[in-house]
Amino acid sequence: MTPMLSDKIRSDFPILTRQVHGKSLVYLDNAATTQKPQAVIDALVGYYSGYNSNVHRGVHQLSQEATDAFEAVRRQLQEHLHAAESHEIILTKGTTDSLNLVAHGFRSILKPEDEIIVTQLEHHSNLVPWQMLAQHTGATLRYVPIDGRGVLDQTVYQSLLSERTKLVAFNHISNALGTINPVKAMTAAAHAVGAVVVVDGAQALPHCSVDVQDLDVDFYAGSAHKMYGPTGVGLLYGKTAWLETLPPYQGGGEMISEVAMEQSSYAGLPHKFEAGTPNIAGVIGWGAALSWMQQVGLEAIEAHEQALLAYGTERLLAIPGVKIYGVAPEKAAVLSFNVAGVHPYDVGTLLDQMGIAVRTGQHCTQPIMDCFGIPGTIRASLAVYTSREDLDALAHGLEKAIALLV
Ligand code: 7TS
Repeated sequence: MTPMLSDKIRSDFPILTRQVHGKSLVYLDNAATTQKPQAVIDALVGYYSGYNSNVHRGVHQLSQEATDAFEAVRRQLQEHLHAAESHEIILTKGTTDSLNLVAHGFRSILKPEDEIIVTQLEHHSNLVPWQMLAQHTGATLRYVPIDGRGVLDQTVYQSLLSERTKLVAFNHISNALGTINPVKAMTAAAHAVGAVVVVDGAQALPHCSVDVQDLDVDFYAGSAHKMYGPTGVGLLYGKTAWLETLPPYQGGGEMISEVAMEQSSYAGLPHKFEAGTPNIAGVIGWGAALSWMQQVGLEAIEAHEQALLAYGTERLLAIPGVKIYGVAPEKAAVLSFNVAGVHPYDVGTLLDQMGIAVRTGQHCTQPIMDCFGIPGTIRASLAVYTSREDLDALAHGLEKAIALLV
């Protein structure tokens, strides 16, 4: 068989050689978080052992080195997302934090007669903040349903859009089903009625290239830890005009310009939204992850994962009783499935005993599970280091689990 991309890059990930319950690890929980290449681990150690210092504050050498490294990652992210300006990249704790920042900002903008559109396909992080915003402002929340394939109903979406729609929030790629949404078309439709568009890109940034200017989205959120980088760091891209309009999210050091006892004036972008000491090591580690991804190549990553998605789908469907949820024509490398007559949790527990890490349950997407009338699914989510052997192990493991449970 011709060598695959995963054969070349697996050795970059030290964790992939470990054993779990005496078996070689088969890691298929990449939508939850990806593993980290040595380059990222080295960047974290390099920062803490070589130039650990706070950013944007000291005149001393270490602080300048840390600030330079930190700000270089902002520019790397700007290039990665094709943003017009580096100040349009706000460094946050992660996707959840980024979405809450936007939702909080709109508290002072939305009125009771306004409407917010979300979808049934959202991770709770891109649903609950909008519910809270609706409660706070009195605005009405409307939602776009999915069909049996896990595809958003575009007819309903079009019919919900009106001059009352002030904000539309949806994901680029669904974490539970892998559905890839038509971001550009949905954004254009929202803009046609004057609504602002917020996209949850947590599951897209690891798998494909994203051009925020081409998509024309107003806000785009992501997490480093799902793209081979450290936990606790993420980004919010926002168009300059919107970032200037929104009030600060948190008050504190670094986000101010002048402070008197009664009131303060705020710093310019991006610092207005970056109160307190950031996760400096995490941001620097993210830079190493971005460089690693660029070196592997985003197109190569996408092609590899699509080939494995096709292979894994075929392997799973050959097993009697397996049903795959999420069969959108445009789909990322997520295999969400159930086995007839068996609870997903029981399958997950048996797979774990075989060293196979999958996620079972609702995947923080309860409305999707409710739509299908199921308690949850077993989810195998792939990454660039996923190999055919991993999917063979999953298929064999599943057959063994079914023999024990059915
Ligand atoms: N949005 C999507 C689409 C996600 O998949 C996740 C995390 C988040 C938002 C939240 O990201 P965070 O980094 O702020 O936590 N998704 C998953 C998952 O599928 N399994 O565990 C976490």
